[in-house]
Amino acid sequence: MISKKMVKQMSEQMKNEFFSGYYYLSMAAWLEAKNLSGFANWFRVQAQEERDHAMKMMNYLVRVGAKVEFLAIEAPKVVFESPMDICKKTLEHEQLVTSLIYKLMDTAQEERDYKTIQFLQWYVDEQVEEEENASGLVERLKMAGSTEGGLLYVDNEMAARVYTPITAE
Ligand code: OFO
Repeated sequence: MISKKMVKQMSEQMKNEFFSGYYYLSMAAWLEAKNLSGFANWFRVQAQEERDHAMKMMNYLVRVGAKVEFLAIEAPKVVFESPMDICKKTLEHEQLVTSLIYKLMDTAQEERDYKTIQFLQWYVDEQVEEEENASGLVERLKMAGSTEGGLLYVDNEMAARVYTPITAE
């Protein structure tokens, strides 16, 4: 049986995942306004993935008979300076999310909730990819330098990202 504490923390994380999607959409809108449609595409796809992360968590809570809490999703701060600023903020955000997933894992381990530990392992693995992608963006932009041509080259690469739904549980 899943504990109330675990359910509360996971409901909070479900909200955080929706927030991540909202945050990335705010970045996509900023980038679209700057005519960087490849970057905007990348962040739109990222937002879709975040919704999947939230839904996966909700589906798990429902399956184990928990009463899911639906918390208010805060508004993201949409003050961005540049594509590099956005990519750095993305990396910082994903590092924060990793720390939140680890806290969930800490609770599951303290409570010897083995099925939740197993479930959360997917998020631990996913965060490796999330941080890798975000730091990859920062590095690509550094390599591109501050030239318009370099920025457009990276923008073109980012246009290729395609949304693939995760297998919902
Ligand atoms: Fe859900 O991984 Fe990003 O935030």
